[in-house]
Amino acid sequence: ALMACSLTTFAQTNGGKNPISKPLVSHIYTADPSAHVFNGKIYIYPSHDIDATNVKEDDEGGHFAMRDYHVLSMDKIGGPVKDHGVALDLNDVPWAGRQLWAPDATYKNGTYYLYFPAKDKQDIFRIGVATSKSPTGPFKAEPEPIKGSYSIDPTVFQDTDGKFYLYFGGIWGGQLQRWNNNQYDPKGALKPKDEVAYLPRVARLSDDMKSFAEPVREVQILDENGKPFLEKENDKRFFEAAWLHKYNGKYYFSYSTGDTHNLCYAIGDNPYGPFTYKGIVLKPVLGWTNHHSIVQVGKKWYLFYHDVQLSGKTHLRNVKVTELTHNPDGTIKTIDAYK
Ligand code: FUB
Repeated sequence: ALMACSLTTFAQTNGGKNPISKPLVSHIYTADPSAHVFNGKIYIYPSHDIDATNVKEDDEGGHFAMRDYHVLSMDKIGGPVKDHGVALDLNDVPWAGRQLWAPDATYKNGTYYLYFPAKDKQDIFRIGVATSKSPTGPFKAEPEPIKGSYSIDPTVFQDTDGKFYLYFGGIWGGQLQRWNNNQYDPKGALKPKDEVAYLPRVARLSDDMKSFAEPVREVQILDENGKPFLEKENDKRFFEAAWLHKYNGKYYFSYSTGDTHNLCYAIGDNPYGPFTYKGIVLKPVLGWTNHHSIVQVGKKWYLFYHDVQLSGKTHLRNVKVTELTHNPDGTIKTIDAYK
């Protein structure tokens, strides 16, 4: 239904009086915005959507056929947004075959690290890392993907003790269902409705930031009774788009529920979880996918997200930003992007 919702209808339902966030840029299509503040400036690491007309829409997300990354920056929320051009090109990633999906970035000891998923030459999603001395690139990719990595949507979190953790995973087109105990199973299928849902993954990064310091483990997301979600609870279970932020000493794991289009969050006491489900951060947006980041800029917190306001097409998205509020009890105020 969401995909069919035309922009005309959308404008009408808002009566023309809504303060809809404007796309941050409109000269290119961008999605999956991972935002960070480096040296007091805001940098956004989005996917760069393109209209790959030779690729048909399919159930595996083949129409998300992205070939490079651009980094965006701005001095302040609401200020002009700069596109720094191509930061990494698929042709310069020795191991990758196609589909540069949602990336993230971090900084350590004078180097910026870009983490990104791509299908390798066997069409299996892996996670790569590329480095640069500048937050805007150009980034140089490592010759191989991160050993032991798989699936999509990497996000890197630096804890206050200086340790870095990589979260990742996405079911369906993201292939997480093909990985059982970190072993590849080409027959791995989506879970039946009454089984416990697939879980996202986490591993601490080694000092060199280019490898896992430990075996990859599952991130437990539990309901308020301490039970894991079943696949049929698909308005709450993990699908893709992991993000981790820390607020008042608590760890907030947020993610997309994919086929039900919510961005949800769960709270834990440490980077590994378990995380207890708390609610919805962002209600469904225009377009099938919902993917975000949550960042503190100065004293305020912001949600970077995307929708398809500019194109009306699910694979041609535009990134946006809106303020996010933590309530006094630590919960997050649910955002409806169109109200
Ligand atoms: O941008 C391609 C994919 O769509 C991302 O990796 C997913 O999270 C979804 O937003």
